[in-house]
Amino acid sequence: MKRENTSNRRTFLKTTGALGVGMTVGLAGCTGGGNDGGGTDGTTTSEATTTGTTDGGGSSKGDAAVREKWGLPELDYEVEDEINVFQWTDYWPSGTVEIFEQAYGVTANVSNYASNEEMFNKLKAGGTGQFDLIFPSDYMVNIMQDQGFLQQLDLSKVPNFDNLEQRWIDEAPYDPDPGRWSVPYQWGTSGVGWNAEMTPDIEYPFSWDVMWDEQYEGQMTMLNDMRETIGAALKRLGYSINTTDEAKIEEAKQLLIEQKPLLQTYSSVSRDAALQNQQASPVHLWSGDAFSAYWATYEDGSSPIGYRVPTEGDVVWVDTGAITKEAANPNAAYAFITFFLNAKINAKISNYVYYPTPNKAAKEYVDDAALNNPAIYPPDDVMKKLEFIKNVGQATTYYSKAWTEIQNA
Ligand code: N2P
Repeated sequence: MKRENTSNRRTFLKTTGALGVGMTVGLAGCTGGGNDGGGTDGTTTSEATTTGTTDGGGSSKGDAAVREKWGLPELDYEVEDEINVFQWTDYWPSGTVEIFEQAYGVTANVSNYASNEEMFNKLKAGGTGQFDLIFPSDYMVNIMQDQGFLQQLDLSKVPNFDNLEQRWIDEAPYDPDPGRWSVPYQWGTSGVGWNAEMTPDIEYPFSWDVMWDEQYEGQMTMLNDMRETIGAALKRLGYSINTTDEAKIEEAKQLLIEQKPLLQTYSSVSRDAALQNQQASPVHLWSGDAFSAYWATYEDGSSPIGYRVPTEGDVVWVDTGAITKEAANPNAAYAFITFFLNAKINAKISNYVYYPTPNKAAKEYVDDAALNNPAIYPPDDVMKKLEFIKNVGQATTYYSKAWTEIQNA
């Protein structure tokens, strides 16, 4: 869990140039799930406050004062009493969901997952109606739309859709035409973090070789994530993260099988805590977790935590809100998307998770130092070395097979 209410946030952000991103920045039978603890244990349920009048449609439910406080729009459609949300572990500060519940008079049941494949497999096994709102990453939007798991969005129910930066509206190659199936939530990069107290000799620039270095045996972790982790091995080999060449995926598999005895574990959750508590270093992780650890250990102007994208490059991703095909509470899901697109809410989330926001209206409320930090918002030359994971169609079976063999090795 990340730390909140950071009194020295501005100082921290101004001095994190050193943390820089270095380069500094149809799922045919989708397996590769894996649940490393983030899947079900983060479930929270809380009661909504339902106040106000009930004399018609629109935002008649909920607390108008809460909506006003956050600048949340009135809705011109009736919202159901409940919503079932499936979200990544630790992806908003505590209290966020309660604001939604109060504002719109909806009870939110939230469950968590730790990888796209885990989320996909849960919906595949139990039906899409288990959840109304999910948060697939780019490539998973494409896969889920292809498999009929999503419903096309009616943007007339998302009055603040234009809060997004134009680039995230225009450039959504993963979101199948025609129409719109997903709404960007947060984006970020993947790379390697370390704690200098544990590994004082690690200095950027480094290649992916660092995660195969025998001197770190037993203290390294890789993401418990099929495409991310096979992707890292592909990058080390100089290949694209989206290769469909079975022989290259096989090579990456062999590399990961060689690496496995050196690892403590595969995990995608609590990586910030693992770094800051000196439980693991170096660590393959998502950028925001490294920043959370940096802050948590920040003292007297510095922190032992570093984060870089290795020289060969890695992943840039965008996570999105999407409504399931069989959602029982679609309007509540539209209300929730409207909620997270709200400038103050989105900034509150971004200032907690330390991921860049795709929301131009939110930027007014995001710490300036974060906005100007190339480690958080990678410049163009860094972006050029990063790839979005793509839906590789039938080749996904090569990844799934390789990932299963890695798990079993
Ligand atoms: C949530 C991190 C999700 C980022 N803690 C992976 N796309």
